[in-house]
Amino acid sequence: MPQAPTIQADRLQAMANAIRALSMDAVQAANSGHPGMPMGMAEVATVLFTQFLKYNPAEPGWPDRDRFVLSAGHGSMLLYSLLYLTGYEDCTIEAIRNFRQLDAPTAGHPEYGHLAGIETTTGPLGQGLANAVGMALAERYLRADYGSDLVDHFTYVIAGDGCLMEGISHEACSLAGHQRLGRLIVLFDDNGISIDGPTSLAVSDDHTGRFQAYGWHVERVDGHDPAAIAAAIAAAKADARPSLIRCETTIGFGAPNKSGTSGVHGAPLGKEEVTATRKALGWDAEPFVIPDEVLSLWREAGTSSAEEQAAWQTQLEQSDRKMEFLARLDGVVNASLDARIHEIKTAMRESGKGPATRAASQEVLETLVDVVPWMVGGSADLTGSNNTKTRALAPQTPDAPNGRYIYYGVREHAMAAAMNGMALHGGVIPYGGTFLVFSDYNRPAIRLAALMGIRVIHVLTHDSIGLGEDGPTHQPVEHLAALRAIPNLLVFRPADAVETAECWQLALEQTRAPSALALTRQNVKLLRTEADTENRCRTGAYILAEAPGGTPAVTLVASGSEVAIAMDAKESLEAEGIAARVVSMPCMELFARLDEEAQRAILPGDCPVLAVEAAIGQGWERWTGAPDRFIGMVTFGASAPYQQLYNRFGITAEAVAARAKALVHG
Ligand SMILES: Cc1ncc(C[n+]2csc(CCOP(=O)(O)OP(=O)(O)O)c2C)c(N)n1
Ligand SMILES: [Mg+2]
Repeated sequence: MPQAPTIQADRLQAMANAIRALSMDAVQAANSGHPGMPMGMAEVATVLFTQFLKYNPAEPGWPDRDRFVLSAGHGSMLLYSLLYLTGYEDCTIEAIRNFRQLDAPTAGHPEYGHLAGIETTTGPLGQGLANAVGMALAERYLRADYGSDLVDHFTYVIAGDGCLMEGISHEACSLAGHQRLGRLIVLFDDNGISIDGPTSLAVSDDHTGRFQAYGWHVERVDGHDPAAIAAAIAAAKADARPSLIRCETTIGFGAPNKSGTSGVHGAPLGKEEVTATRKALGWDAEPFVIPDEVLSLWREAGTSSAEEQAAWQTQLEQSDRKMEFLARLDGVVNASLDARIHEIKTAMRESGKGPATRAASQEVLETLVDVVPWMVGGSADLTGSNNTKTRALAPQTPDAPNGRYIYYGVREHAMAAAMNGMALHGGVIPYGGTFLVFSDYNRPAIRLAALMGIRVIHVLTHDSIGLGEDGPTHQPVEHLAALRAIPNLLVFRPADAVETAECWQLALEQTRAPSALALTRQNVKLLRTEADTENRCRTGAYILAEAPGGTPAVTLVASGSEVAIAMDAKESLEAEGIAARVVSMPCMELFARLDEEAQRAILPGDCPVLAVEAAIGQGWERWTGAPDRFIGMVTFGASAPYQQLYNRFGITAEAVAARAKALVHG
């Protein structure tokens, strides 16, 4: 590790003031935004980016860069200022001038993919902090595999009072302490202010005691004293535990009348206060102008890791695992996936068994973790129920960091956000399990995965009243609809073992979208008994059983465990001379991507379509044309053996056949 350069105090002050000026001017120009946090944390950020952070604006994607996460995403101008000042090409002064404007990459809150230096999308407080836990897990895991010649970096976070108040921070930081993630360093903007006023209105946590109890190393410094900040970061790096550095700051530092108040949190300072701040800071430059001598100091700082990067590149060239390492970071899945899925399907068909789809999922995973040796699984304390752990996967622990299975504990939210962090870090495809009903607990992180367009796979078992005796607290009814409402999330609900294999393949192939697999607790019949060479789930829906003569009088469409009910209904309808087609629809989102003609070939426009799903009907009207062409749930479930529940709630082949008959006879 090269010696960190020290910068003269007056120079460092000018560099910090450059962040303050850009932040207050951009917020003023946009007439919206949050100047307080960037102004308060300017020294901390300057020390980090000039003396510690390993990064190269000329090579933003350098795999061994330190990760920097702005968990307090409202302070986005802090990040944008740093990116511009250190010389990230895509973060131009124009982009800063256009802060928060349409099509500018400088969105209200940092958005992954908009600028090269944005490691994750933040804004919903606490998420970034939990992402960082996942990044630190991924770093440690990859280091254990490839060695510190190729993987050897830290994850830094700036988090505020809001991040630490959020429940997710408790889950994530407890997990980080348990996992002894010594490369995770959190710089806490300990300013005692949030939107409503002083934090004492709402919180009286002993932050130090709290984090120490998690097994963290905690330091407390004056966040405007560069030497103290540097000493604390150096100590944090040297400590084997995750570190929290409480940086005591004044929000809006430099604004003579507004600093230290919640008024500076999320509103422009106003013209007069901007002028007064310039005067107080001795900053004479015009808005958006950084004096050459200050900009060149920053640009120089931006090159400080270039040599280290070049040395790393040499190490990579010398590594006999170079190609594999790069392919893995690019997210390329082994080309044999298709063939292996085909083998699994054949074996499942030949077995003739009808396992629960959660059990089928485990069978598939037994092979997948071999095909994709960088899948890292886990569960929020439901491993045996979610069937997420295969025989080959060993637990990931501080002593065995190369383990591929994470016991997340009962921490669904942190699990989902940490999985996002792993996917963002790269080199890992994370999947994790809980019950579908508890997807409410990890939903905010699932939404962000969808917004960012990252590959994270959620295994959500016990997917309906079909779970039976645990009752309505555990029986999802609205969750499929709620998940389907999230743009860019693929919700898969396979009908049998073969479809489960196909859906897993499709989820793995999505490099720019997260997936949720809704799986049954109860056994389901094997329906895909005919040999085939293609992945029939790829179109989202397909004709599982055609009507006699190819011209249906009615089409029954269903997902998951209800496809078997539709098949039984088809049989009884045909006994009465009514030709019925059964369409299995494991993924509405993929079906919605087909053009209308292709959709019509599966769900014809000239006969009634009746949908069946043991959940609320919201969303199905798009495919049936009318809300009442649906057999499913309208209330919460109940506690009983599942067959009784299907009878009680009228989700039976008889009910489907009767409704279909009524539709046909008008
Ligand atoms: C989950 C979530 N809840 C609420 C908000 C709205 N919000 C944005 S910033 C903020 C206050 C945060 O306080 P702090 O982290 O102390 O930031 P500071 O005022 O010190 O900049 C709130 C409530 C949010 N962004 N995310
Ligand atoms: Mg605060």
